[in-house]
Formats: sequence, structure tokens, C-alpha cells
Amino acid sequence: MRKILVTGALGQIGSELTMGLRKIYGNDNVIASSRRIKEGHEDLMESGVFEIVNVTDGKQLAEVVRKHKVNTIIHLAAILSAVGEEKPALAWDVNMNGLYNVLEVAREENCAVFTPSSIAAFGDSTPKDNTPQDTIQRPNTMYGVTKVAGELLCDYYYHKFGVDTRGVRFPGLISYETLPGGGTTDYAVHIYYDALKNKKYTSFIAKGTKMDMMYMPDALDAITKLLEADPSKLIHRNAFNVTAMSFEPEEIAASIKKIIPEFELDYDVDPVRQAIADSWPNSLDDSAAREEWGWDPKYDLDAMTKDMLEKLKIKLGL
Ligand code: VAH
Repeated sequence: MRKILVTGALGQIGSELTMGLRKIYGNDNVIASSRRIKEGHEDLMESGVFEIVNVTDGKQLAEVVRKHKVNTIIHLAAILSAVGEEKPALAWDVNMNGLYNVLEVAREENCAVFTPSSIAAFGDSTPKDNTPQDTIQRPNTMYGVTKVAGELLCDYYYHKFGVDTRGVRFPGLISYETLPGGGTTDYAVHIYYDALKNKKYTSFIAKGTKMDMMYMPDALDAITKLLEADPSKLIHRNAFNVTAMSFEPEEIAASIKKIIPEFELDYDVDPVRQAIADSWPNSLDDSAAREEWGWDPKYDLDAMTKDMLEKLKIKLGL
């Protein structure tokens, strides 16, 4: 039976993944961890074990893994793209030293490791449309550098030490439970909140900027499916391109207008996050994930919009 430790368990992915994993593997088999306790996660804190873990402290991480006899680490703690450009040294420390600590503990304690990469692992010289699974990766953000290095480090620990490492390159993730923290694709989450609260949204990403996106239920499905996939069929292992849709701000606005006809979108572009978005692909080729472990997203843009607006109306008491 898997005994899973989730790092970054109070973040945008971790908060939903932890609850989903507890439904699959049992509350007692999923230990949530975070650098600090945050408000608003009562269900998660009450439904199973929570530990304070700063992934840059390898000793603390090892103690928790041994204490709970963990055999699987889902490593989500990371600094995202926009914050990574404000604080590159912090992004390097958390994203690289944190991952190194996770892989070292996994090697010593015989744990499997899942950790996500990102479309940020690609840069301006990468083919932008239908970006191949195997292609040039020269990102120009610190976040992207740590994602490419992380992919290589996970491959190294698999080939050198036999650590069962697996991962996907996530696109922008959209969800209603926990707000994202400091990303470039966050506009595609905030637009739904503002559509309900103000019937308008001012986008920090420019008109015409296409990026790959995915609704959180599909992201959680990707993690659990890859985690349980037959290892003999995995060729790529640590960096599968996965995507569910690709859109630009005008397209998500049009989808919202089908439900909120009076919704209006305007722009106040943030040059830092626009430059990051411009360096990323317009659309990914996710055929390797489909062939090697049955990746098959369920939500398109309109299905996501319908569910997001329904769930946020309840969450916001509107
Ligand atoms: C970010 N949401 O914007 C993250 C993600 C592909 C985007 O890695 O930094």
C-alpha cells in the first residue's frame, strides 16, 4: 500500500490533490506537509496527518519520511514563474535544493517520487505550435531553468540509483479551491472570480497570447494515472507534455460571456509576466503521454467555465 507524503500540500495543486489522494489511498496513508500552516484548509488539516516540512531542510524531510514510513513522495513545493523572476535566488534554493533533498531522501528510504515540470521548461527557441515531447529547451526564466534542471535531475536519479521518478510538464492550471501563488497563467483563474464579483476583468496578459491550460480535475487525474502506470511502458518518465486546451484571453472571455453575457474584458499588461508568457509554447503535443500511460483529459474550455462559475458562486456566496 502506498504511504504518500505531499510537499506543498496547502498550495493550488496540493490542497486538492491531498484530499483526492486521501479518497483513493485512505486518510491515514496520505501525509500533508507545508513550510507553514495557512488559513482555510480545515478539511485537509482535520482529515489526516499534517507535518511542517521545509523542503530545503533535508534533515527535517528525512525525519518525516522515516517517522511515517513514507514510500511515495509527491513533491509540489516550488516557487512559480513570476515570483521566481522577482526572487531568483529563492526560486533556485526552493526548486533545486528542495528537489535535491527529496531525491536524496527517496534514494536512502526507497521512495517513489512524482514532481511536476512545466511548459516553462521551454523557451523562445522551442517550436511554439504543437511543441514536441523531445525538443530544444532553453528557457530564459529562473523558474524554467529550475524546471529543466529538475527534469534532468529526476532522470539522473532514476538511471543512476533506480529511484522511481515520474513527472509531467503541466500547463497553466485553473481551479476554484485554492488561488495560485505567483504564476504567469494566474490570470485565467482570477478572471472567473472577477467575472462573478464585478462582471469585468482587467487582464495582465495581452490579447492574442495563447497558452496551454488545464482544469484541476484533469491535472489530478494525470498525477494519479502516471503514478500507477506500468513502468515498463514509460519511455519519457519525468517530463511528459500534458495539456487539455490552449486559449488566449479573448477566448476565455467569450466562454464566460456564454453564461454572463454582460461580462467585459480589458487589458493592463504586466511586461514581466507578458515576457514570460511570450517565451512559452502556444500549444503542446501530448501524444507521448496518451500513448505511454493513457492520458485523456475530460474538460474543454466551456466545460471548465461552466464548472468554475458554478463552484465559485457557492464558494463566494453569490
Ligand atoms: C506559472 N502556473 O504560471 C505556473 C505554471 C505553466 C505555468 O508553471 O508559473
